[in-house]
Amino acid sequence: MAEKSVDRATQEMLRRAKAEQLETAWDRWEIQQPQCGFGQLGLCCRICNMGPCRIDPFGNGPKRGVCGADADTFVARHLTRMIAAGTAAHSDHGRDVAHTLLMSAQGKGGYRIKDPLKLRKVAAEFGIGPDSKSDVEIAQALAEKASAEFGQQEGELTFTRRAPKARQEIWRKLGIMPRGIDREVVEMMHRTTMGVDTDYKNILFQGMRTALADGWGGSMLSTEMQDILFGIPTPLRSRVNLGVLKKDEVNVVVHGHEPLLSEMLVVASRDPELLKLAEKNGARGINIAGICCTANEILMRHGIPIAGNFLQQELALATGAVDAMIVDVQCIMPALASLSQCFHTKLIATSPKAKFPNTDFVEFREESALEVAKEIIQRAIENYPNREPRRVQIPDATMDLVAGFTSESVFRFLGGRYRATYRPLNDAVMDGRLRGAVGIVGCNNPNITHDWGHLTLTKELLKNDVLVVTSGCAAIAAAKCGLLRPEAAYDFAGPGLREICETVGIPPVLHVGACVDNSRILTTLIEIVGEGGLGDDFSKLPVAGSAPEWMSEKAVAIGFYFVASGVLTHFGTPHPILGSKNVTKFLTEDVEKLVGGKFAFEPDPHKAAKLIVEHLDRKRAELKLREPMSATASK
Ligand code: SF4
Ligand code: MSK
Repeated sequence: MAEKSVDRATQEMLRRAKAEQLETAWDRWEIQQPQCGFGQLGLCCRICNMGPCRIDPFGNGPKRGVCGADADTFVARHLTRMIAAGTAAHSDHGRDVAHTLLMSAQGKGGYRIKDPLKLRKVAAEFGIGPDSKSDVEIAQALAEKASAEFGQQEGELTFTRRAPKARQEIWRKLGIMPRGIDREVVEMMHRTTMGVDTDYKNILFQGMRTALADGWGGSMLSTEMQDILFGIPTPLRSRVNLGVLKKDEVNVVVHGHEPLLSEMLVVASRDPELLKLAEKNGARGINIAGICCTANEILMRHGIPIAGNFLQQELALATGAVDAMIVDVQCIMPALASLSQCFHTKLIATSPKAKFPNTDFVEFREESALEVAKEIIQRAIENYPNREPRRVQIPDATMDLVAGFTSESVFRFLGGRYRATYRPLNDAVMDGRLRGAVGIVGCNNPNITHDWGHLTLTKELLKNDVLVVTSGCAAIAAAKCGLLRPEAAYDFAGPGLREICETVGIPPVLHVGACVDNSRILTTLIEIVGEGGLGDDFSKLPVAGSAPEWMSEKAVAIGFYFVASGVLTHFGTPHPILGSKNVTKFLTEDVEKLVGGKFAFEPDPHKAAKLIVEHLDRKRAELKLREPMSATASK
């Protein structure tokens, strides 16, 4: 039987799940085969009650829905609704962070401003001054202005002004400059409801505007305000994989996306009273570990270990060692509710937006965050004695990692501790030691061997002197295989990249955070263009993006904001668009002439690496840069 994952800990837990008849996402995926061909091609519409309608892509079946919509309209509407949902998810996260910033300014909830310098810098972008105001006054004003960006009706989102002038002009010319975050999502939903927008290009343009409202709005606001509240991450060491769970400690696994509660859970886990209670209940301590993007958030700021990525969420429960899994929003499999009942594990939902039947619910409120966190930790401790030691199986698998790079920190290291500048990075690209840079991001999906897509693509690119930045579940995959250690450069990097990593002491793959932190990749690109020598817009740079194992609507939104920002973006499996030749051609070819970026769909990560490297070389040639060192070496 072919392995479902390249990760040893995952393989071990899948064997256990099989032996004990514990159902996982892989089992359910197999039961779903063959999946609906109409759905895969985007040729199913159930937008109104005259449907559901389908279009026959091959035979003599229907070519239009009851209303007359054709394949182009079907596909464009469905895809852009995915963008709207992904944007809504990231942006609702940002809204909650803005609310928390407001709470902190009002002295509620136990949150404090950790980075007043960044507060002032971001506030200035929103026209908030003068410097004589107190931090609290500035935080209050910024929280209000940031919240207003969601409901803004006209104008342009503030952070779009960070983009190069040439890029802003493209957005204005095409009419895709985002006006307000919620406004773009609402308009997307309106335009794609029955009997409104029929022109597939017009629909896709609004899709791009909505995605830009995510990348340059909701996601960027989330990242920036989280940095203000919790501090800008700095590189730190930690460990990853299911082996970080402890046999003799209370294991609290946090899963989801928003760091607001998990930050407080970290504080609560160090509370002397609760530590005493844990001891009284027979545990040697309280061990917090993360899954998915919440994991990335608290890893970056506190060095809290990561238990696993998206497809490992069920396997963490299957260890029998998790006393409580705390979930908030996004990427939480509904299956956790029934699986947790096979063990002593308490699944505790915390968001009124995401409840699970027959599951504990402790409502998280920013106003009383620390009390809520303490209550949750107490429930986990009290559940520890219910653990059945004979059913505990924790794989002996962990890996070291270095995480927590940001546009503020990492590339400045290239200039040395006392010379904070992007110049050495740009110079390395210009002189060919670096062929380019690629962001590898996104999820896992049982439709591809777990972690294999991420790791194969990453290793191929490293070999070609391509610096890789990574986020989300892709980052966790890289971490588990040791690619986030500086020494990985010796084993995997080409000569130019290896030289840089050795000199500066950084890993060849840089962990930049959670899904919303893909906005850090945008801010890094801004710095590179600003430093000069590599063109006046993102589309000129030898860079690309990739989501080799994507599954979420959020990934579609992210892909679109990168493409609309001028970046070639590869997806492992295609979007559900192949039922429309026009939409497919537009997104994979024609759109490049308009925005400078386009999509590439390629399931084979070896072929994907080849097409990405060819793209980087094309960009290098357009900039008339020297032949890259790795290309010369392979001749
Ligand atoms: Fe069918 Fe048109 Fe209704 Fe879609 S909107 S379900 S294609 S009738
Ligand atoms: S958690 S969106 S599975 S990366 Fe952000 Fe992972 Fe994808 Fe969720």
